[in-house]
Amino acid sequence: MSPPSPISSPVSGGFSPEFVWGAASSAYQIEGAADIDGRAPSIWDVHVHSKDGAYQQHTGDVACDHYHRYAEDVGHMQRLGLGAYRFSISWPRVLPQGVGAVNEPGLDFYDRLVDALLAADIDPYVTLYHWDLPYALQLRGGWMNRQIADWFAEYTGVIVDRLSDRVTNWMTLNEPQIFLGGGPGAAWSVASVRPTLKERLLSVHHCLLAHGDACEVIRARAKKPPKVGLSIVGVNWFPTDNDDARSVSLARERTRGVPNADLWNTAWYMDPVVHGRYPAEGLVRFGDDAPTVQPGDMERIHQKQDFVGLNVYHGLPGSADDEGAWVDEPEAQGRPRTALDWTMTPGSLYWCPRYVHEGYGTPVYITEHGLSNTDWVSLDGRVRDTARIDFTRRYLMELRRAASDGVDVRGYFHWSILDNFEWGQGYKERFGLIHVDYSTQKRTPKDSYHWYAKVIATHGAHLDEQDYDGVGALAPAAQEALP
Ligand code: PNW
Repeated sequence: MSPPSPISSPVSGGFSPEFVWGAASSAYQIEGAADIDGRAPSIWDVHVHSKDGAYQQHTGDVACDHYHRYAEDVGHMQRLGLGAYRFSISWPRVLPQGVGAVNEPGLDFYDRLVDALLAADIDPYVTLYHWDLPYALQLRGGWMNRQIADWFAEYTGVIVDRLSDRVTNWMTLNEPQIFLGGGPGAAWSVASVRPTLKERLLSVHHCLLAHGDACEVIRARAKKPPKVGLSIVGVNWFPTDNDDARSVSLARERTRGVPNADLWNTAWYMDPVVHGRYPAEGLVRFGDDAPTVQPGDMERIHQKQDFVGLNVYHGLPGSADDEGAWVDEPEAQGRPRTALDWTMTPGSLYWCPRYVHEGYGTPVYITEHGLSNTDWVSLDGRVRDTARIDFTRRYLMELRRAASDGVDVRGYFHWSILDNFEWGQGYKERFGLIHVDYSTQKRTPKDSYHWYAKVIATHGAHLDEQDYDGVGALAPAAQEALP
């Protein structure tokens, strides 16, 4: 296996001195205030109020009421010691019709949020699109309409003009694999559309145009030098045995390729953006379903990327068989599982950033990682989420190993800062470092919050301590690592 070319010079033991410790959220999942101050519905508002909506007809109408409680929430982030906070902007809060008239009170909210973050010494990382398309634009075809690139560019310009004197880190889109792919998070299911594969691939093409044009708008209009990228699902396969060279290279091929005739991969998105062409393997696999690329399209899509954001929750371990075919590792009886039945596969946080960094050469941020757990407030007032501590610890150790091996990983954003509206699952799933009681909106930092505070304060050294409640004193070795 060839070692990755070290671009940064990581300190011995892992994370570079500038490594960013963060947490993440998205607008529709936490803000609430759905029809306050001029906000218009997104496709998700319409979906959750339909009969096929989310679990038990839950909605994001109120969610964590972050729109009104953002100051309290930023206070929790500051005490946690976050260096950065990734959040998204609600397009229909700012441009109710998607284009045209700007809703100033909506824009003012993000102004206040950014100011509060900066006052708390927290760097804002802004995602422009995290699934909540203005419904008005869905009625005009949404992602199926090629004009969406222009709509998105207009929206991007409004945000950049207003926030780029203070915001420097920009992600255009969150996880096109999901919002244009299948599954409950897809724009399609919420818009009651059942597109063919060909139509999905055309929509992906439009979203790549939107991304490219938005990169240009940000670079042309930002008042401070911007860093621009997007967040994708870090779809990954990785070797069960780290030292089995054949499996290492076969997993790399799958993670970097288009192994199936669906949207669940990285290359179909990142190859056009970074290399200016769709991957040959995908063109063969999709055949006539691949989109027609019009003259000039690839020039618009192919833009310098300052980083790539990877959202990694799990991966598929396996190995190469004697014929060189990939075999998924059989599921162990009683395997560790999260509440969403996702597998605990810490190796994905080593191999996914490594394969992606080797393939594209761009710095990597882990823009989401975390787990849903069945947390509740104990009678003594604490939330004992030992499983979240152990899960995160195991994954972060693997990420640190990647950094030690020369992968240029610049930061980690835990999903999520708060329990929140988990799309089709409603409030059934809890991903937060902070527990939210939805009947009172009371916030309770979980044990994992206290543990993560120590990881942040020690720049990762606390990962080596056996601290499973997060509330004890810092162990001596971790104490020494404090700034
Ligand atoms: C992300 N997977 O979606 C979304 O960006 C968040 O809004 C969401 O709350 C969070 O994950 C937790 O679900 C994903 O199966 C959903 O690999 C599924 C996967 C990855 C990301």
